[in-house]
Amino acid sequence: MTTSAPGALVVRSDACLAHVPGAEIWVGVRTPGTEVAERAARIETALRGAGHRVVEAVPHDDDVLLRVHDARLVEHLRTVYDRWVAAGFPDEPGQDRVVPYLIPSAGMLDGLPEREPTAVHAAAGRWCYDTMTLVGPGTWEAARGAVDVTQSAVDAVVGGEPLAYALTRPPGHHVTRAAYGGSCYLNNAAVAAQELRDAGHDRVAVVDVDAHHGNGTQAVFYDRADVFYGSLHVDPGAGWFPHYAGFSDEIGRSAGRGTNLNVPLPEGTGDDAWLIALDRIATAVEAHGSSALVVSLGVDAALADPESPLRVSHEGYETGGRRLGALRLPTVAVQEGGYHLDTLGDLVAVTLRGLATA
Ligand code: SP5
Ligand code: ZN
Repeated sequence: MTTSAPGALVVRSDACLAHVPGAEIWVGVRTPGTEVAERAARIETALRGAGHRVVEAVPHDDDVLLRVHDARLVEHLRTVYDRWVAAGFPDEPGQDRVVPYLIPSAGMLDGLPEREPTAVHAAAGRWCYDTMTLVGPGTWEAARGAVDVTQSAVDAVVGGEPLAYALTRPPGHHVTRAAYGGSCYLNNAAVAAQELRDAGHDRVAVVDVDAHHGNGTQAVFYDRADVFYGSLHVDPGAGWFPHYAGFSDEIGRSAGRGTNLNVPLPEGTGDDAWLIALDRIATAVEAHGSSALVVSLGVDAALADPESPLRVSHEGYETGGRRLGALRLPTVAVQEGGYHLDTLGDLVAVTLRGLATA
C-alpha cells in the first residue's frame, strides 16, 4: 500500500547550498555547525530515489517576504556580511562569521528608544537573538534562495498541485518578524502561509512537526485569526530550545486568541504520544476551517537525531504524514530541522509518502 504513491512536487535550488555555517557559538564555545549543506543533498537523493518529480525554484520579488518580515531585518541580512568584511573582522580579531557580542534585551533598553548602532559588531546583535546563527559569505544567497524555493512550491499548489515540498535550507521557523536565530534567517513557512493567504485562501494552517517549537512562526501570526499555528515539540520547560516560547498557555492574542496551539512533550516521547498530540493539532486545524496547509517539516524529532530527545520512528513520521494528508487540504511542506545525516532523507521521504497517500 506504500508503493506507487502519487508523490509530491519537490522544489530545490543550488542557492540553498551556499550557506556554510562555519560554526555555532554555544555557551561561548565554537562548535561545528549542525545545519550543513549535506543535509539538503541527502534529502534530495532520497526524494529522487522515491520517484518524486524535482523542479528548480524560480526567483520571486520581495513582496510576500516583506509582509512577513521587518524590511530592516531583510536589509541587515542582505548587507551585514559585506559590512563585517569591510570592517576587517576576519583579520582582526580573526572572526570570519558575523556573530553578536551584545544583544539589546528588553531589560537593557528599559524603555529607551531602539536605535540603529553605528558599529557593525553592535549591529550584529540588533536583529539576532542567539550566538549560534552565524552569517557567512553565502548565508544571504541561501536564505533568500530558500524563500524562492518556498514561493515556487506555493505557486505550484495555488496552480493545482495537491502537495508540494520545498527543500529549504537554511530552515526558518525560529525567525520572528524582526529577529533571527536557531539556525534560521528568514521564515520560509511564514512566507508560505502569507502567500497562500494572498492567493485567496481565507484561512490557512501551519502545522509544525519539528522537534523544536517554531517560536518565529508563532510570533508572526500570534495576533491573527486567519493563520492557525499548531506545534508539537520537546517541552521548553524541560530545558530545551527555544526555552522562552512553546508553552501550552500560549494560545494567541487579541484577534488571534484561540488560533495558536502548543503541545509540549516530555523528553523521550515516542510514536504513540507524539501521534496523539499530532491528532489534537489536526483536529484543531479542522475546527479552524483552513483551506490550505503548511507543514513545517522538521525531522529532528526522530530517534537518532542528535539535537532533540524525542524518539519518533520512521513509521511514526509516515503515520503523522498520513494524518495530515487526511485533512485533504492543498499542502506545502517546508523543510525545517533534522540533523542525523544517515536517516533524515528517508524520514522526509516517508513523511511525504504519508502526506501523499492518505
Ligand atoms: C531549525 C532547528 O531545528 N533549529 C534548532 C536550533 C536549536 N539548536 C539548539 C542548540 C543547543 C545547543 N546544542 C549543542 C550542540 C553544540 N553543537
Ligand atoms: Zn528543530
